[in-house]
Amino acid sequence: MPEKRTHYRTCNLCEAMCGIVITLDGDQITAIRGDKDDPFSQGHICPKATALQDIHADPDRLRHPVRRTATSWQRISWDDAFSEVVRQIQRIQSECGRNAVAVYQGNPNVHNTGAMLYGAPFIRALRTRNRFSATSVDQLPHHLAALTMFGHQLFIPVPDIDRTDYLLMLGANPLVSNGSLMTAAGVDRRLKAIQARGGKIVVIDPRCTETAQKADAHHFIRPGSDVLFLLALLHVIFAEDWVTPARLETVVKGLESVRHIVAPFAPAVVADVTGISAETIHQIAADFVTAPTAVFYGRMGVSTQQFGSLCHWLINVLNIVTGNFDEPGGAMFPLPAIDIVGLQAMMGSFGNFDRYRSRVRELPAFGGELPVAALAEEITTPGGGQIKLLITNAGNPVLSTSNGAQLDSALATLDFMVSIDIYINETTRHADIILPPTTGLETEHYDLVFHNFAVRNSAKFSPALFEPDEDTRHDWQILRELRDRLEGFEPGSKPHSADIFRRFKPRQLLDLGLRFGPYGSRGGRQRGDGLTLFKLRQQPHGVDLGPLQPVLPQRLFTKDRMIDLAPGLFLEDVDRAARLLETQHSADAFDLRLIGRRQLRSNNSWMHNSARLVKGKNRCTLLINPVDARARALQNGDLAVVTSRIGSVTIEVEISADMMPGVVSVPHGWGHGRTGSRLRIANERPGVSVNDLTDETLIDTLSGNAALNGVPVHVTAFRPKASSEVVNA
Ligand SMILES: Nc1nc2c(c(=O)[nH]1)N[C@H]1C(S)=C(S)[C@@H](COP(=O)(O)OP(=O)(O)OC[C@H]3O[C@@H](n4cnc5c(=O)[nH]c(N)nc54)[C@H](O)[C@@H]3O)O[C@H]1N2
Ligand SMILES: Nc1nc2c(c(=O)[nH]1)N[C@H]1C(S)=C(S)[C@@H](COP(=O)(O)OP(=O)(O)OC[C@H]3O[C@@H](n4cnc5c(=O)[nH]c(N)nc54)[C@H](O)[C@@H]3O)O[C@H]1N2
Ligand code: SF4
Ligand SMILES: [Mo]
Repeated sequence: MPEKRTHYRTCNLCEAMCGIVITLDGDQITAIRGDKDDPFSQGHICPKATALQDIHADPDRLRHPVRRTATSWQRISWDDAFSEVVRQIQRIQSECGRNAVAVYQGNPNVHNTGAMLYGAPFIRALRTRNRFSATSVDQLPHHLAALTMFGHQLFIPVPDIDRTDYLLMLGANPLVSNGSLMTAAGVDRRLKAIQARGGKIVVIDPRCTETAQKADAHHFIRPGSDVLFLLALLHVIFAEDWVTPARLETVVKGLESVRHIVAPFAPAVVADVTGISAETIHQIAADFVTAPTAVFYGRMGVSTQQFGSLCHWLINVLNIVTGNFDEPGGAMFPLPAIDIVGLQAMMGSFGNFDRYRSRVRELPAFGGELPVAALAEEITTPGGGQIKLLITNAGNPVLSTSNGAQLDSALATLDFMVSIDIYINETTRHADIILPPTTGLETEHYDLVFHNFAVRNSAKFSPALFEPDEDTRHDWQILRELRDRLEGFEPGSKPHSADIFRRFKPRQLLDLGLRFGPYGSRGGRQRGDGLTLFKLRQQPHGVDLGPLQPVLPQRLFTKDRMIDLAPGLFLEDVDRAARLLETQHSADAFDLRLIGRRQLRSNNSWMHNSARLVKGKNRCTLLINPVDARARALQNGDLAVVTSRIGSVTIEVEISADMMPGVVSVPHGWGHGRTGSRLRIANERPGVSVNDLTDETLIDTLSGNAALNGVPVHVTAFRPKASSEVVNA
């Protein structure tokens, strides 16, 4: 009789950190449910958790290294794979210099304990400046604001939604994304609780999103104009003398510079361009300052646009000058059990900006990484430092970075490409060798990253559920082996005692991190009694470590222990935003603005090979307002051609009054079905890639982050060519 058992863990697919209960009959999963006893998530899950079993069982998933042959793929041994990869890296670096090797790290890295621990030493061993990651198509502006204002790139405040009375959200859709840089499993429950205690939720978004529909108020905003809206709110707050940094009064500097810079941006000045009336702006400012507690929260929509850095700077300033910073109900800093930010700072690592630039377009590096908008040109532009070999690690930049089509072609020209990935997909099909790690249910997990951004402090360790197949490797083992070979360590040789990443396995490192962390037996408040990995493992549902606490000014990482409200680089960039007031929006041929959207059953580009997630009607559609549809004679279900400066896609039309007039939306992560990709289910429902429209030259010029939202496009009805034309073509 197969044995029935129950396994508890944390879902590591997105940032929410939901506790799940997996019941099994032998090795057969019988159910995946939310864990009601998980103190953080309290039973919440989304449909993706159930799909963890599909990834586990997916026959398309790679389980052994493969090498590309002229016509197909061939299984090779781990030893051959490692040898060949290292040989090629060394060959290319000796022939063309260190920077001829590049690396791109994708999103699942931050959801993977082993990759988080062993990724950095591996990347250092590559000794290249050509490091890229999904950060620059995502949250780079948050990091830049955190570094310049609070002294550490990872010291990012999160909204204390469990205690706030007024939540103002810009460019975030947590009811679908489940929260981002705001880890808040069960966000629907937490949002309802705000309203139940008499609080208010206001959403500013060019689409009346799933979240906006549940809010107390929603206002459309023209894509990319948030910076003006934020400047105008500050204008009102200064003009009305509502500035009250409260407890932080003596900790902030630069208040007068902010007063000066916002002076020209009265609500009436920005109303037309933003699409939000002067009265509404004034009212929002008044509501915000009069609410007992209030918090501004901005995410992807204001990060991946041309003024991303200014937006995140101004959002911080707004929270600070209204006394809603580092206070319950405002923007606060988590204190996780493994305190990555504190540990990095202890080692002298705070992040850095603009130490060097990309070769071709001279985009600034941040924290040792270049903006990925520059990757394709660095591959295709000849000269010293041209990229000849690329390693992708858990990334699918062909679908996830701007002008993906250009990158797709560029990858085909590389001398050599290596991917550490579980699938042969749109990106990895270009690889010469793929090193597939174990994944999901075969791995143990402690969330090193998202406790740093969680709305409540907690900790949990998830053991692996399944033994990995024979002769497979975890991400950390792949990364460690590559590093060892690159640095010339003999297999089995004794590591230097300070080299903890060679000496220790992930569990030992986690134990050290916990013991020396803020709640630990060695470093914490409860010395002796405090956390160790052993103690954490006795609590399969995880432990609650309480609500967020004020931590300033002690925890500030700036040299002078002050918060700079007016860093020079932001002040200088305000002129660029002011020029928005002069631009005539619809004067160009591209009369519409394109934004993205996330979908509950997608996870960026890589979960479309789960039949249970992709079933049902086509979701890769163009959302367009009825007025814009009528003007182009488009009906629901028609095909439309969307064209931007860099390309065009043909896509099914879905008319929706939820769209702001003048704005259209295409979800990201689709565009499968390309020759050579081996995703049987995804390829049957390919959709189109929005990043075949997004433009690599549209960036937040301050940080180099891609502007994926607000892309100028035009839309026409698709007119199939008459068959004679096709024949003649
Ligand atoms: N237009 C537009 N573009 C966007 C966005 C948008 O909103 N609009 N969003 C952006 C954002 S926020 C992000 S984070 C990026 C994501 O960008 P990427 O990280 O480049 O893309 P993903 O789709 O997450 O691809 C993840 C890859 O990791 C592999 N993988 C999955 N699990 C594992 C694992 O355990 N180990 C390893 N080694 N590999 C694994 C998958 O097979 C896949 O190839 O996309 C960005 N692109
Ligand atoms: N189901 C699901 N969950 C996910 C993911 C997924 O792919 N699927 N991806 C995960 C990842 S990697 C991330 S980073 C997070 C992202 O999490 P969120 O940031 O919450 O997610 P988005 O849906 O990208 O929200 C961006 C919002 O900005 C709006 N927007 C676009 N342009 C503008 C603008 O110019 N101004 C304003 N004010 N708003 C604008 C869009 O309409 C959209 O509602 O989600 C994570 N969770
Ligand atoms: S919301 Fe995120 S963490 Fe929670 S079950 Fe869904 S994918 Fe997993
Ligand atoms: Mo992301």
